[in-house]
Amino acid sequence: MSLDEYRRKRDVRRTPEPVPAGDPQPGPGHRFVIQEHHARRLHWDVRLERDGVLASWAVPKGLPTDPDTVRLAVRTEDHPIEYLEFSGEIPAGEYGGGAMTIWDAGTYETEKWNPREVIVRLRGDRATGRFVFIRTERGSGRDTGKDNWLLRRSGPAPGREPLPRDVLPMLATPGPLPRAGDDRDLWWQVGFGGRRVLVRVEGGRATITDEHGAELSVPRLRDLGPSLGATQVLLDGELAGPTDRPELWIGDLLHLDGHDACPLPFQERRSLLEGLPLDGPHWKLAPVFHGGGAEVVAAAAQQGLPSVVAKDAGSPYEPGRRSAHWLEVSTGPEPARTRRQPRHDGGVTRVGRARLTNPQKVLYPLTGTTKADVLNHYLAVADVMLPHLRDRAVTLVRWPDGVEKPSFFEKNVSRHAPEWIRTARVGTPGGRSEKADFPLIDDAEGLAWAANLAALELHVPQWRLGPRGGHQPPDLVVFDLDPGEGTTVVDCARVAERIADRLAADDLVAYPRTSGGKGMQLYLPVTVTRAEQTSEFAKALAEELARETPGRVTDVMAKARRRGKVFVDWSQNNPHKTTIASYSLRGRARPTVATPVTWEEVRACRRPEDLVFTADDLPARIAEHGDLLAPLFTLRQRLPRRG
Ligand SMILES: [Mn+2]
Repeated sequence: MSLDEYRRKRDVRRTPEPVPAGDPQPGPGHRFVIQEHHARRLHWDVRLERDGVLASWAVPKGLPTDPDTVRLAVRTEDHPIEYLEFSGEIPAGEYGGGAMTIWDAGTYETEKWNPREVIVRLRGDRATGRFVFIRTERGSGRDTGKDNWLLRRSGPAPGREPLPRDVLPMLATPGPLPRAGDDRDLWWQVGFGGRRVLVRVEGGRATITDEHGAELSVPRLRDLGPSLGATQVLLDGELAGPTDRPELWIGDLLHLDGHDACPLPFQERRSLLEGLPLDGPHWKLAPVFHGGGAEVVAAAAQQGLPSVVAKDAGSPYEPGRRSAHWLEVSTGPEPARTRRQPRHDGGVTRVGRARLTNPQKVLYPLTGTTKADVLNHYLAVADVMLPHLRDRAVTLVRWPDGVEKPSFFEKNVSRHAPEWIRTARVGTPGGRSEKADFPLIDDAEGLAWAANLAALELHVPQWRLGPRGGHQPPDLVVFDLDPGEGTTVVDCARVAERIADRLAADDLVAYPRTSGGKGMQLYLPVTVTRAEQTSEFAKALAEELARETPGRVTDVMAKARRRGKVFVDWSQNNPHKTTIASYSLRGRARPTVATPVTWEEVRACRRPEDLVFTADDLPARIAEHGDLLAPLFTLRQRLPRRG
């Protein structure tokens, strides 16, 4: 027994693994360890103490859990005894680079041990029972260079049921919204109008089948299997979004680690689901709401989602059946908007505690748009706009005498805001004072207050306030595409498409919006650990585009350098910068609006007018699309390291 090969494969200075200097001391051994190893490919390393070393096999799918399953096990070099207790991160680039954790450890008895066959009984916490390793005929493997063995267990694992195959999802019965009085115990789950699937995960590998049992290939979910490690699970979900960039919303559980979950009441299945690590870049638990069906249906309709499924809290999962325990309520045609009606008394218009003075004052002379019209715009878009403002410090841009007269930026509203306007004290480096009391606008009253100030434009940063006034890291990356002299939003649209292609290569999705001015923006919902990540990412991408087509794109702010080019302004990701809020008016000649658009509209844009929308266009667009930027609230993408 020798550790020569083990030492030869490792650089003592770079790996945290134990590399003992001395020779192994032969002796009886009865300990084992199984490590879960997230190397280039996830596998489990089974190591048995023998003759002073650990005889080792790499098992790509882990130990079999039933006697009918045979697993490949590749014999690897003997490891030192010290490895019984090793866990840690082997640096990328080193042999076996990746995270290694102890999956199980314990003792074992040897029943048989020869060069062709090893039979052991493992006694661990997770690994128990009799296991047989048999070297394959081609085991000496000169062709593959690999020492291949087959591994099976004799006898079922005690108390475990096999993970089922060939099952189909449970279906809901369509029906009307139950009356509020008919208060059955219901959990409401929003439907995204996608494709129902079952996801079977075993040995760190996921298999996805559709509602007819056909297997689907979904490259975006390739990391879902490894992320669950050895957990055996059968999930019910919905693949939503564009077919080439789907998101998986997981709504139910059929099996977990050797136990059939179908007979359990929904409530218990849901709490088991919530205990699993199922929050990935492209997969999440579907949100559910206990009770409040009418509100959930209304909110789903608002978001343009097709239906909501009500699951009876106590009901089992019935695979392949259309069951009365699940009720599918269509959000139907868009319900009549619940417009917040302003009240008029005397010469004053009121919305809650906000009052609008001089409602007939014309703020856009070219179109005759009055202050009352501005208020009506903000009330018409309130439902889709407010979520974009929530918990963000708002900068107001005010045109007290209309858009043909001067305007001013206002961050600090402490002097005049009524006490019912929430404010947040936020640093303003380079500003007149170190900090300012920014308004927070979270309801229609707040919007009406802003309208009364002739604050036509509301600007927000790419981050939200956290508890006790702290900053959260940014949750958005913004690419502001600004057409230089001699170019238009048509050129911006072409650059937007290039950015989208570039992002798609990294499995990232961005959402387009007009600026309401000359250009447009792309928003990328993200989750980051360092605040600078979003700026760095946007800057690197902007530089890349400018390098590739220096005649068309610039990443430099200087006006003179922008002639004939689109300026990809990455600097708005700076935490001290702001961008026009979605659905805000602009203080331009006409009441144009920063309007979310579809990628089809971006691709079809041939004339600048194709991507210009005014306040009059918005109600119909919202009725048709809901909030096209709603994914900014649910999708959390991780940024790759660039360069
Ligand atoms: Mn390994």
